[in-house]
Amino acid sequence: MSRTLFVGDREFFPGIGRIEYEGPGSDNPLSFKAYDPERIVAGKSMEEHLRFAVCYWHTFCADGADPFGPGTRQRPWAAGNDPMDNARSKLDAAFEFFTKLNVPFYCFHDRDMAPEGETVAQSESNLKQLVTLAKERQQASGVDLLWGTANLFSHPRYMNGGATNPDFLVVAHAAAQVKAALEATVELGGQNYVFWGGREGYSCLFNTDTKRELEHFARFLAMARDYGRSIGFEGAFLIEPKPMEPMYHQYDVDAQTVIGFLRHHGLDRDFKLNIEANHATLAGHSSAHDLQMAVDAGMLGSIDANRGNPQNGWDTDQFPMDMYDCVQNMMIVLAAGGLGSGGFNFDAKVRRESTDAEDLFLGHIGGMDAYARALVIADRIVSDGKLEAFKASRYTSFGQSAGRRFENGELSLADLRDFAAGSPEPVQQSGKQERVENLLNDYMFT
Ligand code: XLS
Ligand code: NI
Ligand code: NI
Repeated sequence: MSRTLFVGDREFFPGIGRIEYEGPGSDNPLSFKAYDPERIVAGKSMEEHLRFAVCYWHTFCADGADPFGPGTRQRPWAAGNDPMDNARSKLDAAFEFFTKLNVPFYCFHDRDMAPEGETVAQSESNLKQLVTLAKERQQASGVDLLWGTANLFSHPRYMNGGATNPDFLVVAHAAAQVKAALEATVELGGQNYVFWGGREGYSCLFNTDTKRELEHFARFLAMARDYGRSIGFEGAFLIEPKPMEPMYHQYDVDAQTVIGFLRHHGLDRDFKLNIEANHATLAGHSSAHDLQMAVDAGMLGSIDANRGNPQNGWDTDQFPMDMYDCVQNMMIVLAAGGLGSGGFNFDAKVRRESTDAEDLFLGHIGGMDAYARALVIADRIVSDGKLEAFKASRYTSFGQSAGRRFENGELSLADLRDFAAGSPEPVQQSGKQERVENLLNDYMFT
């Protein structure tokens, strides 16, 4: 099917056509070297495995501004005087970008798509107008919504939090935004709805009742779930853990913290996790660790694909290029049977010094090729089964007699004592980390 690449007579990325798979031999930087959407790997096409999404905020709202200087990029869709006109131009630019890049999905915050109004009602109306247009663009382009979310962290009213704000009126404003963002997500057929607790946390324990704030948070999430289900949202609610930045302490620290919180409050049937690589590293983990914890709990929902900078502790949101990380992440996703209704959302931005419009494409092309290569390598590893077999071999003692009875809950602490007392000293078993790491390199480079 041939699609028009942009709407009307305004082309925002002139000189760039549809990005095609040209293979590893191509020297065209605006082509895919590895991502071939139709290529079948482990029984599914690359497009179905990877379910790539572009994020609205970094790609169409950010202009390169940082705390030390203003934006460095000209964004033609933001050049007008009327915020609603700009929002409509931005939507057209976004759909032109999605179509040219050939991604199946996108993600957005309410305020990325439509500007905040003077009142709650006006903000709702602004969003509704843009959602109507977005629905038309989705139908014309075939691009779908992976997830929607509400920005409960930019407006100054949220400086002390959204759902966990000590002021009930601010909590009510947060609820108004989530209600409208859920309606927008349902209207656009969004497959998931995300909560990232940007300012759900605190900076000083002397002025914060953490127990009360966390109870408010759980109540708020339950209300959002109930409202979402009542208007026909059937997708997954996702929490995106992050330990800090902007708040000093954020409540959704990492995967295991969020899993415990959701289970404690009985939210684990409707909520899963959206794991962002750079957030896991901020928490002192690897992205593979947080993904594995989510998979083990049966709660992996989706992935924000990016990477941090190993030399500092910020959320630098760089495009994923580190092949060791990508391969490990893909091994976990493949072994878990895929992402279901989740996807790989590029929560990533080009550097402040990358000022050409083309750089937005190059960043995404690099990330898509990195994960396509990782998929092929991970499939080799997972289907070969050597690593998995070695892992399983370390636990064989639990498959037999007393070990099995222990796993079945049939033994007491005293039984274990007697087993130890009646057996010889354990034979030393090497963990063979060097052997398994060497094996990974063999798979990656041969
Ligand atoms: C910020 C988060 C944010 C969420 C969506 O660090 O990654 O972009 O993904 O609110
Ligand atoms: Ni982030
Ligand atoms: Ni994110």
